Amino acid sequence: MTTLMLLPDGMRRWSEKYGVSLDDGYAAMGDKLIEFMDWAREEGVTKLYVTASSAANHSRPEAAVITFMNAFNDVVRRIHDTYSFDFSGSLDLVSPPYISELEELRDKSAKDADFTLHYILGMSLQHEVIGLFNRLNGKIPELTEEILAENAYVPTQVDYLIRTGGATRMSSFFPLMSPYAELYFSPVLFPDMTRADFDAALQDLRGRDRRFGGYPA
Ligand code: GPP
Ligand code: MG
Repeated sequence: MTTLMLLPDGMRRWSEKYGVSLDDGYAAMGDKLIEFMDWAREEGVTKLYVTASSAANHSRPEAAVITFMNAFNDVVRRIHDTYSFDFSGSLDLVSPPYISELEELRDKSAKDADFTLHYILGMSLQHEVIGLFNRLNGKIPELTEEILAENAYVPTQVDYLIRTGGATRMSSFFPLMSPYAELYFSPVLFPDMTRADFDAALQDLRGRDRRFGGYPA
């Protein structure tokens, strides 16, 4: 039972590298994501969080936002019969028709499947914390870890996190409730990712000495 979080980065550069449109680059991301889910399931992953966007990504030119949202929604259209699907995030930043479709697909997704795909949209720790405070202010006597977990964009513990595309930063993608997530940064542009790249990432992540803040066992 492993929970994995994927930051699929590098589609604009991939489109330039192969001389194709951004739409085609994101379509390649969609195909790769579906392949990636098979790899993850084979390796015992039961929940895959995918950062579909950061809050800042929603300030890109409208055409670019439409491109990535269409591609992410399309993946869910293709898999909801087979896997359970869920999503969370700064939903106020996302155009309502995308949210309505994702809600519909979530509700009819294969709830009893042994694998869940969960999108985080508009990720941003600042946006997440501000939204949480504004929603709960005056309604609870005090904030507890349980309430924090119930309201967090990524509600369960992430074991491993993989970011492709070469950047060795978290941008605004850090899962609030997973301080001990193991991070892996891959130089490959996401649509170019191979099974061998994935296996290398998992082998590295599984070899880590995880202490959760304690002394070694
Ligand atoms: C970014 O690719 C991908 C998304 C919008 C998905 C979520 C964002 C992450 C960074 C995980 P891109 O358009 O930024 O391509 P490039 O990195 O080549 O500019
Ligand atoms: Mg990028």
